[in-house]
Amino acid sequence: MKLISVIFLLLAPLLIVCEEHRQSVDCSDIPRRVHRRRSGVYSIHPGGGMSAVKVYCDLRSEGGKWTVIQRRVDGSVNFFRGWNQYKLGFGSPSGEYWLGLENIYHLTSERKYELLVDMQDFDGRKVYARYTSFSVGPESDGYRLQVSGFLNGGAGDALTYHNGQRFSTFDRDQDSWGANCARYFVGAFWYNACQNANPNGVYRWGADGTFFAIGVEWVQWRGYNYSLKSISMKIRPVQ
Ligand SMILES: [Ca+2]
Repeated sequence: MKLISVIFLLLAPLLIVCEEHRQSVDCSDIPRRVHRRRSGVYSIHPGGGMSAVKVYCDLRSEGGKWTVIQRRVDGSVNFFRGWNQYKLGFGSPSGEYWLGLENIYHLTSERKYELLVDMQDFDGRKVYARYTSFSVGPESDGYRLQVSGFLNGGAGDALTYHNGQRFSTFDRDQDSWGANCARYFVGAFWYNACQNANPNGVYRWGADGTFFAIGVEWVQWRGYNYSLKSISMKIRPVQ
């Protein structure tokens, strides 16, 4: 009996580790006893067997369980980057980052997700936009965006205009405009012709019309020439 107890005690931590690795495809899978409702950086496995990726988990807003796929808070990270960086991700999950189109594709091809976009201006006002359905297609189809089911949290609907668009960077123009939206508006996004939202634009501290519409903007809330203090895109499996 004693020997069996010892073997069990030795194996128990291993079993717990295995369980956590198996479960955490996204932030909604992280066991409660691990996260204890504390938002922060956790490891997930977006592709199942693929290597772990560190992400910021928002475990508070609108019921929590959100996996952050994009985050701007202070202008510390340069978001004017090319296709490969947007494909693979960049930045720091404890601050500003982009999760990567390949990771987002893997997540949203496995489960049905909703999207929450939280934002804040420099006057301390906070609003959000929520969409009941969000997914990104494979690279072979340009990481095409599918977003629908808008719910207004005061921000207005900027993303429906981008529904069905492929992703564009300055070095890969897949937008619906004759010129290059990513170069013109100094960002990277599912540009149409061109944009009602530019969350990956230039961080420029509030109202600034020096160069038209290049900021971190959400047009339906603060217009083309107001760059937001913070914006974050986060996804969660639909229950
Ligand atoms: Ca174009």
